[in-house]
Amino acid sequence: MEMTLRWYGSKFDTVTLKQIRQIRYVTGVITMLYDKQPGELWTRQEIRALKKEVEDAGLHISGIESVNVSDAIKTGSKDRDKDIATYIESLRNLGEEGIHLVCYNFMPVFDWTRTELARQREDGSTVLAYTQKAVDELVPEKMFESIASDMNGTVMPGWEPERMAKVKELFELYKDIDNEKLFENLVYFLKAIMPVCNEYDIKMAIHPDDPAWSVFGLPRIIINKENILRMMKAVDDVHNGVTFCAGSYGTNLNNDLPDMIRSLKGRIHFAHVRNLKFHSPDNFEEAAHLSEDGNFDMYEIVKALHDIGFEGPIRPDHGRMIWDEVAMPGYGLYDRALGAAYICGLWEAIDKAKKRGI
Ligand code: DNO
Repeated sequence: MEMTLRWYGSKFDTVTLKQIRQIRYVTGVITMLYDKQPGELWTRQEIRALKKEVEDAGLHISGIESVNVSDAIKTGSKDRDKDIATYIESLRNLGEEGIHLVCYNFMPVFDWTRTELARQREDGSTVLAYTQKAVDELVPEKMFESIASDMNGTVMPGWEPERMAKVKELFELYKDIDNEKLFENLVYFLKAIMPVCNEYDIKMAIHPDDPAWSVFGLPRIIINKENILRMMKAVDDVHNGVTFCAGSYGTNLNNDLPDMIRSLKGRIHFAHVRNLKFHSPDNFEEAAHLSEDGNFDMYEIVKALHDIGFEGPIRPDHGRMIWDEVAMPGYGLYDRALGAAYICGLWEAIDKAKKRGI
């Protein structure tokens, strides 16, 4: 595996490449052209400039998170083929620049969803949290307003104000889309992009829906082992793979994370590793990465990745806000750096124990 950190670019991130470089455990960044709208072309020039900036700082780009998929593609509406053609062109440009991993999602309307961005924990740190009750009490149009004030002046991925201004229209677009239709549209998209992925060896890594169930009655498909295996089978190509996000699949306590990892051997191209603390099955908060701070056994998760011979990038995922840091919720420097160190420690111990036959 390679330890990486997500970085949103110097225009948007409070964390600098210099700081990332000094974490030491991290050698690559997962980044993107953050101001690109879904459906917009990523040009070679822009990709090259981003690459140069990262390399000048002594790091390299380990993958893109995300080249976002437009709502026309997700709903299969009239601009779908035009947007797919643009997506293919963007992939070609990334491939030409030597980038071989692309994370994306197929979530309707809202990307990942949390109902609190700064829930205070006992130790004074703050974390992202979710309660189903809070979602049930809100109309979707108010969802953005309710969290916007907690964004610390940053723009959160998937929660861009321009997009949220159109929430009503977006819901309208999805009104006839159920899980089956969404799945068909995903397969259509994947079949169309596989040739360019094969040509440039670009591994597509779908990010799960977070939380892993329907919110506001919208369809959600990338939520459990059965559905991902169905997707892998529908387009049986190694370039059709997944981002194994422990914190997203883990929102559903019925998902057995180490078992899911083992069943996806060869198709996990990217891993997000983090822990959650549950107060009840639909009330959880994002804990420190440490196993005993949450509900997941992080050793078992990292061990499952090691056991399947995972060689791709891992990133510590959302961190807590600690030491008075002011940053994009979940994406500060300090707690993610602690997460990186912890995961590397687990990896080294697992690796050495195996080599020594322990
Ligand atoms: C949240 C992220 C997601 C993820 C996208 C991938 O923190 O994990 O926004 O990047 O869903 O397309």
